[in-house]
Amino acid sequence: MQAERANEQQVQLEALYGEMRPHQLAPLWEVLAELVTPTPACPVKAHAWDYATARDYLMRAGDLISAAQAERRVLILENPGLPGQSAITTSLYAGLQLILPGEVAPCHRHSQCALRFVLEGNGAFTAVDGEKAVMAPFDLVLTPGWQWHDHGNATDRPMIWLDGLDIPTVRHFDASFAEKLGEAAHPETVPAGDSTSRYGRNLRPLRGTAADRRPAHQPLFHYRYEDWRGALDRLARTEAPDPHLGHAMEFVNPANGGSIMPTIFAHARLLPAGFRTRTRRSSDATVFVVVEGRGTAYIGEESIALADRTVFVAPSWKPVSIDAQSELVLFGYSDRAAQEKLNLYREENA
Ligand code: GTQ
Repeated sequence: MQAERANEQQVQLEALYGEMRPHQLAPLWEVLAELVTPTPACPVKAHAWDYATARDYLMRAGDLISAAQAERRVLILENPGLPGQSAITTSLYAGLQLILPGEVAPCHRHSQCALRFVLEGNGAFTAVDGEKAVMAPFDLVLTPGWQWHDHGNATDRPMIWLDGLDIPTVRHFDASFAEKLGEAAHPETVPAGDSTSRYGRNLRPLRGTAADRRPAHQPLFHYRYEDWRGALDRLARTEAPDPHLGHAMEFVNPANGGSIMPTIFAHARLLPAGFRTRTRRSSDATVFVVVEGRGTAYIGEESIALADRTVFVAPSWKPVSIDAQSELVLFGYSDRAAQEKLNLYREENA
C-alpha cells in the first residue's frame, strides 16, 4: 500500500517535472545533494606530464606552424577529468609555449592573468607594456590582466616555458576581453629590468606609484630563479622543514604583501633528501613543476613519479604527501588567491 503510494507520488512528480521543463523550471530536491556537497566533488584527476614526451610534440608543432602564425604556439595540458575544457584544474589553465630562435609571439592583451615559468632556454624575453624581462630557466614572469605582452627569442636556442593562466575562472565569470596591438612588439618603453630595480629590492620610488608606468597594484613582474632559489636555500639551512610543506616560500606582490596576482597564488618548496611530507589536503587544486631532484607524489590513491621538469596536478581536497628521494625543489601555482578573497579556502593538515 505504502509502496503503491510512493510509486503514485513519483509518477505525479515526473509528470510535473515534464510540464515545468519547457518553462525553464526544475526541482532542486532532485539535485541538491550534488550541488551542495559536504566536501569538494572535484572532477579534476591527479595527473603528470613527462617533460621529454611533451617537449617532443611541441618541437614537432614547431616544425609545422610558426609562433606568429599560431599567435601563441602552445600545447595545452588538459586534465583527463576535464576533456575539451582547455583546463588543468576547474579554475586554471596550463600550457607549454615554444618560441624558436628568431621568432616573435605578437603583442596582445586580455583580462586573463598569466604567469610564465621557464623550463628551457636562456635569454629570450617576455615584454610587458614594452618592458622586457630577459628570462633564464626557472624564472617566474607575470603578465597581469590587461597588460600588453609579446614574447621574442633572439637567441640561437629554443625557449620553452609553462604558461599558467586563470582562463577557466574568467570564463566562469563571462568576463573575457582581449585585443591585439596590431604590431608584433610593443615599442620599448623602459630598459629591461626597470621594474625589478624600482620594486624588486625592498624599495620603491619615494614619489609613489601614481606617476609610474606600472599599475600601482601590480608593480613587479619578474621573479628570478637565482633570487628565489637562493632564498629557499638559505631558509632550508636555518630551520627545520615544516612537516606538511617542507621549506616553502610564497611569491608575493610587493604592493600589498599578498598573492602575485588577484586570482593566482604561487610558491616554491624545498624538501631535503629522504624527507617525506605528512599528509595534507587543501581546497586549491595545485599545478606543480619539478625544478630539481626526484621523488614520488602520493595524491589520493595515485602515486606519481617525479623527475626533471615533470608537471603534475593535485586535485582539490585530495590528500597529498610528497616523498623526496633526493633534494627536491618544486614550483606550484593554484587559485588559492581567489579562494581566500571569497572566504572559500580551507586546508587540513594530518
Ligand atoms: O602568452 O599570451 O598559453 O594569451 C594562452 C593564452 C599563452 C599568452 C597561453 C595566452 C598566452
